[in-house]
Amino acid sequence: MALNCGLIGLPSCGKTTIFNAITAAGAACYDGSEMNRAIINVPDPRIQPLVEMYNPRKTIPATLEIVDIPGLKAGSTAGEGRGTRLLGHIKDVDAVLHVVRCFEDPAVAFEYDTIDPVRDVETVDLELMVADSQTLQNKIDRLQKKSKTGDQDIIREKNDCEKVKASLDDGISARKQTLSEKEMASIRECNLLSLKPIVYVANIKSATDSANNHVKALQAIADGEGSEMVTVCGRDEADISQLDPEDQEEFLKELGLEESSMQRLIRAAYRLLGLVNFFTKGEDEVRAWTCCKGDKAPTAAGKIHTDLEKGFIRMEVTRYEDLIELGSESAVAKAGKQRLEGKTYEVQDGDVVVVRFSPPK
Ligand SMILES: Nc1nc2c(ncn2[C@@H]2O[C@H](COP(=O)(O)OP(=O)(O)OP(=O)(O)O)[C@@H](O)[C@H]2O)c(=O)[nH]1
Ligand SMILES: [Mg+2]
Repeated sequence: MALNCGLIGLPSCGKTTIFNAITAAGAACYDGSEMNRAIINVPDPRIQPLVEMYNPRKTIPATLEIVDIPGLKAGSTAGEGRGTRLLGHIKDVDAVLHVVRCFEDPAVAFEYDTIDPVRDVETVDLELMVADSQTLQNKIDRLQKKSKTGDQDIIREKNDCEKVKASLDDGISARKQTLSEKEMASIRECNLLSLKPIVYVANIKSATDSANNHVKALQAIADGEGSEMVTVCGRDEADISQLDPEDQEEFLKELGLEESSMQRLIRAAYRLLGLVNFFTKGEDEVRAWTCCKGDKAPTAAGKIHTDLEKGFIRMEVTRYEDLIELGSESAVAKAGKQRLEGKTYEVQDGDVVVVRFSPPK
C-alpha cells in the first residue's frame, strides 16, 4: 500500500491549493468540508535506464498518497462528530504536511487579521496535543483497572503513558519529547497525532518571497524540532500543474523554481521518513517500490506481495549502478557482483532485486 501524507493546517491557509499543485487533481477550493485524495507517482530517474535495458510491457513507478484534510482551528477537535472525523483522518496518515500561510494578501480571507506562522503552528499543534492527551487518558484509565492485580509490566506501561501525557499537558508535542524505546513501545498503539513526522509547507506568493520573515519564523520552528520545511508558491504552482508537462518546466523557471513543489515535497518526505526505493525488473514490468531505510529483506519483499514475505527464502541483489555500468545482469554476475542475501539483509536504495520464496500451500 502506498505511503500516505496528509495536508493539515488552519482553514484557508492553502491546503487544497497545494493539494492541486502537487497532484494536478483540480479540486475546488471553496469547500473546506470535503476530503480530497490522490495518488502521485514518485519520479525516479533510475526507472528510464532500466526500461531501456529490459523493454518491459509495463512500467510502474513508486507512489505516494496525498490526502487533503479539512481545516483545523482552535477547539475544532473537541467533541463528537466533525472533530472525531477530522482526527480519524489525521490518525490514518504516515506523515503530516503542515501548511502554513506565509503570504500577505488582504484580498484572501483568513482566520486571523494578521499573518503569524508561530501562532498558527501553535494553534494547530495544540489541537493535536489535546486530542493525544485524551487518547492517553483513555489508555491510562484502562491500565488503571488492569493494574489492580499488581502486574509490574502494566504499572510500568501506565507510568510511561502518564509521563508522556504530563509533557503534552505542559505543551510539549510527543515528537519533541525525548522518549526511550521502552516508552515508545508503551504509547505505540495510541498512534499519537503529535508524534507523526512533519514537513512544514510555507505557502508563499512567489519564489522571491522564499526568505521573508514569515518563512524564516517557520524555518526556525522546523529546525528547532528536527522537522523539514519546504516553500511552495501555492496558487501559481496549482496553475502550472494544469499545463502540459513540456510547458511546466518553462513556467517553473520563470517563477525562479528549478523543480516543482511535488518533487521537493516528495524529497523532503523521503528524507524525513527515511524511505528508499528498490526495483524489480523483467520483460513483464519494471517497477519501483518504497520501503523504510533499515527494512530487512522479508519486510521489503512483503511490499511486493505478502506471500513473498511469508515464504521468503532469499533475495538476489544487483546494485543499480553496477547494472548500468556493466550493461547487463549476466555481465554483473560474471563480475561477481550479484549477491544472494538472507533474512537479515537490509535493503538499500537502488537495489534491483529478485525474491526467491516458497509459495503458500
Ligand atoms: N494570493 C494567493 N492566494 C492563495 C495562495 N494559496 C491559496 N490562496 C487562496 O487562499 C484561499 C484559500 O485556499 P484553499 O486552498 O482553499 O485553503 P484551504 O486550506 O484548503 O482551506 P479549507 O479547506 O477551508 O481549510 C483561496 O482563495 C486560494 O485561492 C497563494 O499562494 N497566493
Ligand atoms: Mg480546502
